[in-house]
Amino acid sequence: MKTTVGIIGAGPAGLLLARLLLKAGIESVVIETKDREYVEHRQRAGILEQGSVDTLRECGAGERMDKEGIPHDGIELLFDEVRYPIHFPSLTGGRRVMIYAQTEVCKDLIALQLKEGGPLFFETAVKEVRDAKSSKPKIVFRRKDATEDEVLECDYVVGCDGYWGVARQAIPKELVREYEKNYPFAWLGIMADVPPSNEELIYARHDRGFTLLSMRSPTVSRNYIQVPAGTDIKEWSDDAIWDEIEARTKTNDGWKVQRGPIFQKSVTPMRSYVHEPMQYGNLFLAGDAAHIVPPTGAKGLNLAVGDVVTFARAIKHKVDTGSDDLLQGYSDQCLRRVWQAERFSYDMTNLLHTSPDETPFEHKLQTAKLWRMTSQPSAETDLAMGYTGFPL
Ligand code: RFL
Ligand code: PHB
Repeated sequence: MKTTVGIIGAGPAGLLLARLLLKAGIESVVIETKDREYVEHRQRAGILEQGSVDTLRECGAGERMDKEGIPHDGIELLFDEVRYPIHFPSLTGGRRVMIYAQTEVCKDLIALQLKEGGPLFFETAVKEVRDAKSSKPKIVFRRKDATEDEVLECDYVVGCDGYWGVARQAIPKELVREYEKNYPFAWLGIMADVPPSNEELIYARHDRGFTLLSMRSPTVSRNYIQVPAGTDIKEWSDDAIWDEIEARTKTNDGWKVQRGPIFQKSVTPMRSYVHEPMQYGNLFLAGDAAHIVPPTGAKGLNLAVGDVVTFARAIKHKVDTGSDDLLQGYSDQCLRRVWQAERFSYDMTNLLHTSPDETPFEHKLQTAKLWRMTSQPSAETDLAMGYTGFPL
């Protein structure tokens, strides 16, 4: 079997890349280890930056997003029982964000791919990438219930296989630098059948820990609380979760979070990670396969979009002009944006979470930073620019 671009993984990175390549007239094959149902229901990101929204629209995948997505003009920061709005369009020259769940982005892209695009194999595990340095890199994979491996010969392979994927193992260890930070806390996330308690998302700093109030639709809330790393979800009853959210989001103006039945809950560890370089020969890495950010800045999915847009432009340039300048520069180009998102996500995380070994001095500094962020136009603008996204 042969193709131009072999794509490993049908998360948002792999699916969007397949769509962008289709639009550019470039053939691809997508190979995904999980089944369709699993990929379409994996609860993760909720916020799309302006650039991601524009990309989905431009490639013809924005129709349902424009009907069902919820545009947002800002967020609120809550600390010392007071809510402070940060209004994005006035601070950024008109940029906003959109609540449209990753599950929905994946559903839309899968439906389009199956209707209009090239092959997309579910329940097919990639075992390894071979000959990455050659002009014909190969993907070795095995379909469900098969007893033998098959090989897909490609001109280019893109590893969109997330943090636990196999693609980056094909890059020789001596060429790789990994940068990593693990945080001493995690996020316990819930989905609840109750309308969002507030029009905008609330990011709350409290001595008991961070809380985020988000949403999925006008009738479904998506909330998170900071918990110690290693927390077992079984330690938390639904009532205890709501009690904790209520305590951490108490305000002095009478506003209160609304409770409702919880229908899904899970704990996610917090990690920062960058793998350099993001390419080797004709193997390229995109999305979580190359970098992880803690979710506080809502950047993970948006970084994945940035990577695949960069790759699609580079290969189109090669097809149109014969020059592989842009392909050669892929890793450097992506990493500039990746490190800005790493910095932003790290700062947002430290600004809002309590740390077990935090000193009273550090606690005061955190409050000083929050005051600055809610009263100094330059600091507010910096937050708004970072949140709405770095240019693609
Ligand atoms: P994914 O989504 O992990 O997809 C990788 C795919 O590769 C498949 N795979 C393989 N397939 C074949 N063979 C193999 N050997 C394979 N190994 C793996 C996997 O099954 C999977 O389908 O990576 P991708 O596409 O790079 O997308 C990245 C995003 O999923 C991630 O960055 C975001 O979800 C992060 N994130 C958020 N990002 C945002 O931009 N905004 C947010 O508001 C936001 N909130 C979040 C988040 C992540 C969270 N969790 C659970 C980590 C909130 C949370 C709680
Ligand atoms: C979400 O709605 O899942 C969400 C929103 C904002 C974040 C992280 C997650 O920073």
